[in-house]
Amino acid sequence: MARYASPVSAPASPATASIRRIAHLDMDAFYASVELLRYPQLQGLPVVIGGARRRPDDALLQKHAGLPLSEIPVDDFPRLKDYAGRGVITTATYAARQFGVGSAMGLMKAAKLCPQALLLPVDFDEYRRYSRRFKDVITEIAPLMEDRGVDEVYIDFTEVPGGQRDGGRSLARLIQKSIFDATGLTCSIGVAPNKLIAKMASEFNKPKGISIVMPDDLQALIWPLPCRKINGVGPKTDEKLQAQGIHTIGELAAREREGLIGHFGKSYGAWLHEAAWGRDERPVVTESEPVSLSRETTFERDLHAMRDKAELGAIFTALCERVATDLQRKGYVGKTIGIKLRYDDFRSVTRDQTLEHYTAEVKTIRLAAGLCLKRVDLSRRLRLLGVRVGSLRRVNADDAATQQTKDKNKSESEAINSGANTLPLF
Ligand code: DCP
Ligand code: MG
Repeated sequence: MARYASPVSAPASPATASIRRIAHLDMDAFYASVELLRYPQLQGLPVVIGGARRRPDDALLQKHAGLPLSEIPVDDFPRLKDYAGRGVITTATYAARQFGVGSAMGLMKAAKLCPQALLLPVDFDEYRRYSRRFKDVITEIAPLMEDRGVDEVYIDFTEVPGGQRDGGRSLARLIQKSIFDATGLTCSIGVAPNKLIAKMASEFNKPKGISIVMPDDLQALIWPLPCRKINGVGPKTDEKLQAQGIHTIGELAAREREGLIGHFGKSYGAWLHEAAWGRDERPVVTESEPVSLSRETTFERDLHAMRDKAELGAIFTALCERVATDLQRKGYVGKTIGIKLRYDDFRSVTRDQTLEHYTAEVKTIRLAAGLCLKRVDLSRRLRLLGVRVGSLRRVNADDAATQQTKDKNKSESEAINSGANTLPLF
């Protein structure tokens, strides 16, 4: 679990031999796919989301109150043909898209194309919940993620272990699978040298697609596309480009930079030229930095500090290890070590201690957390135990090197274990 501070831009990657690999991930038919999780009986059918907001007194839910949502008969869902009003489609399942319906289309117009499509109301709270969930999965694997809205993100693969393998395909596959395992949702990922191309690539093989674009693929994969595919070329610019006989990105690339500046102004004209040549240096900007990282666990049965000393001690050490691993993987060190306990009567207490130096080491975290434990009442049974490291800062390049050496040092990790065992409590 991570707590976040105010927006801040991530530092540029340290200078290494790694090739820049940036991914763009976009969820497949996002709102519709979330709806299908609660109504799996609609899987494979044409479904559109729009019109009204979901309400608990919705006629469908009222009629089937008490029945699990997954057992509501398909025939009872509202059909597009029965809709009257001015609502628009937010999104449609891929089965519905085959009929030519899609985002932003009026529902009554869509009803002419696909009258049998099922119509579901929108439930933004639910989409936001799933949005948070899939993004949490990503940052667990690849911490440098830029949030671009409810269903899309950029991810910097460059320094992630395995991020360069097969141009990023292995890591993209891992992320797809992890998101699916955690949420039941699918997504498509494009991996490219920069954000601009990654954004185009994520659309290449939708749904459930992975597309890899290497620097040499510009001519073959990007230049044949219409200019409108460049994120930043809107309908008006496209119209102007078309008027000059520029239809594809390749045709745009063939134009003189000065000519484009003449037509589109100094900054936008120059940007169009850069974009057509696939150049984009924008960093992946993490929207927020965590101020603390924590791990906690609720026990299967309430445990007592004395009677269940060995079990609690092992759990406590494991929590410290997991927080330390989180810190190291995400590239943070912290200064404030804290614990959280919940007693069998549901009262919670926290204690923390601020160290003189920043750390991401298990041994130090375990020692400080152990001292915090001495300051709480341990006569009652416990149902939850948590360990938190706060006052975080990013590890700089030098620290990172030291940290990695330490992580690789086996005798160090053995010392950590034996150190943990000699602690006074648990
Ligand atoms: N959305 C919306 N109105 C639009 C476009 C989109 O309300 N005009 C919402 C519904 C989508 C979500 O935003 O589910 C994400 O938009 P996308 O463009 O990524 O569309 P989808 O995820 O639905 O489909 P795709 O698989 O093409 O990404
Ligand atoms: Mg999407």
